[in-house]
Amino acid sequence: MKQRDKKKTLAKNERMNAVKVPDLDELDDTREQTAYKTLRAEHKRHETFKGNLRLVPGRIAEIKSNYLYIVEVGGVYHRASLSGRLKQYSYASTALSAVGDAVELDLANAPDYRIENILPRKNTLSRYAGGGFQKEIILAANIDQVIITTSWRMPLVKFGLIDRYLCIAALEGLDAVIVINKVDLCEDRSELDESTAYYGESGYQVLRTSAVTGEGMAELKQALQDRDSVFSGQSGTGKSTLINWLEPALNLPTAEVSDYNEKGRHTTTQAILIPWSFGGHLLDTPGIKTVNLHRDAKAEIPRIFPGFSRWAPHCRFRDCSHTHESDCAVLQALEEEKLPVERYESYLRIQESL
Ligand SMILES: Nc1nc2c(ncn2[C@@H]2O[C@H](COP(=O)(O)OP(=O)(O)OP(=O)(O)O)[C@@H](O)[C@H]2O)c(=O)[nH]1
Ligand SMILES: [Mg+2]
Ligand SMILES: [Zn+2]
Repeated sequence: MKQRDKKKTLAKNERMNAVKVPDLDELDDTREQTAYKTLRAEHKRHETFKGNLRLVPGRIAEIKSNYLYIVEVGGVYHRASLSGRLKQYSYASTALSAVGDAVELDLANAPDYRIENILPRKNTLSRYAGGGFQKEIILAANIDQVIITTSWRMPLVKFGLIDRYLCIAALEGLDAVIVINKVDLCEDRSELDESTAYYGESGYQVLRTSAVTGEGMAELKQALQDRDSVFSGQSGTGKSTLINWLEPALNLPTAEVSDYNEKGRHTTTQAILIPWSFGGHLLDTPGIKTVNLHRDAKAEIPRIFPGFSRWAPHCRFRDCSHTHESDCAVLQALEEEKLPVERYESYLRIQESL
């Protein structure tokens, strides 16, 4: 199915230039009037009215507006719209479609491709808006892994933040790879080894990279190959630099570039699925930098906090919070120094924040 050769020729900019679209966002205001239609349309969503139609599988690469989608079909990008039936449904739910969704397309009116079906999601990557309701904003669907990007120095590595990202990944059903970038700034490798050992012991892949010396870049490429990944991490840790190193054609703005040339700075506001020339995709998204955990996550954290799966099943109580309970395997691991006190404190901080 994969047509690598075609993908290789598709530099991002080329693709974007080929897709010229008017701004249709203002049409969103018709939402209210069609609310009643939505109620009727919802139960019909899974019916196929065009049973005799040949549907082709594709993937949503970008959502320009409610009316204009960019879909990837066998490594080639096309413009597409939602079928009327799905369009009605989308008024009720902004989460109807997401970048990364697997879809079925009707090509009968090519080049106007129509999305006829959106297939069930394997997982979603969400952001939670602050405020009372913590509204879920789906950034993307069917992503394989999160590349949690930190830097050893500048900015200083924050393990508490790594823990948060790892919790989010676990809650969303995404694999996680930890990248400690800027290791060229590390003078004492034993300090680096010691402070990251816990994550290795807990089963996570920990990569040390440097875009300056090239260290670890082959391993990073290997981890990304043939998978769909999203880079997340604090500003300045080197996400764009690493991505540019791997795929120079993308030419994402980095700190240095944007400092000197404000005009050249273009910020992504929507998620986009970009193919790697070596296979797999990069999900480029702006929203992931803010790491809110949903309040509902509180009950899950005692089981999914990094490393805890080794111990939590052995606690006496199934819903053990690992704080005051007797026969708590996590507290025992803490006592035996298998669980570093810093990680346990990080766990408590996350629980308190929810
Ligand atoms: N010493 C060193 N500096 C690096 C390395 N990787 C990136 N940098 C520098 O770190 C700064 C920030 O890099 P970016 O790639 O813009 O960081 P980012 O994570 O994309 O930041 P945001 O887009 O703001 O989230 C730049 O000045 C890079 O040159 C590295 O491996 N070693
Ligand atoms: Mg960047
Ligand atoms: Zn416990």
